[in-house]
Amino acid sequence: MAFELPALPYSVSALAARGMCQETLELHHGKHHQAYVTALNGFVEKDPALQGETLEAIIKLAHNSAPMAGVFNNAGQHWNHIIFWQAMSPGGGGIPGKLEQKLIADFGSVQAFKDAFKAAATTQFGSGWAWLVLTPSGKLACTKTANGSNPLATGEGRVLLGCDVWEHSYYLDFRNRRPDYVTNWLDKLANYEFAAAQL
Ligand code: MN3
Repeated sequence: MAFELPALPYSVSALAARGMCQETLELHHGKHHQAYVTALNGFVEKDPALQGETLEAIIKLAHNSAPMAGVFNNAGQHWNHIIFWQAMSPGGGGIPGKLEQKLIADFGSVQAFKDAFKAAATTQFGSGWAWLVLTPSGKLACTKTANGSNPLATGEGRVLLGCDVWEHSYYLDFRNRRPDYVTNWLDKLANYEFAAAQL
């Protein structure tokens, strides 16, 4: 069965008041994410080894394989965006107690977590992603990946939050100001209920 673009968990205008306008969401979800799904399905159609495999299995199979770079990029971006839509909410920014305690235990404070996440997001040179992960050792950590890669592929841990730092995520709303986009994302858009549910 072909992979499909999931519906957004909110309307395309739902995040506008919180710093992500309708046009950004329409283009990002309807054009960019759709293009990754379409390209991935094209690769699967041509390669029997990929047919019937889960998205996660395809990502692991294609990781670090030069001939499968196109498969990896598009499968990774499909997975990353599925996380990204869930990692935002029109009521975002509020941190549930259980997650707050874990952030304080592992980073020292909520602000220290935000600083670490922002550092990962702003030092990712070029396109990529910033992540909050639960590492195999049981500690929370902030990491970054380039282009379509992700912690599932790199084995860095279970993803709690993922923030897209490709320019298409923020250029309409924040122009070239990626640090402002990330600060706003953490304070007003991030769905910490979703993050807490992954713990
Ligand atoms: Mn994107």
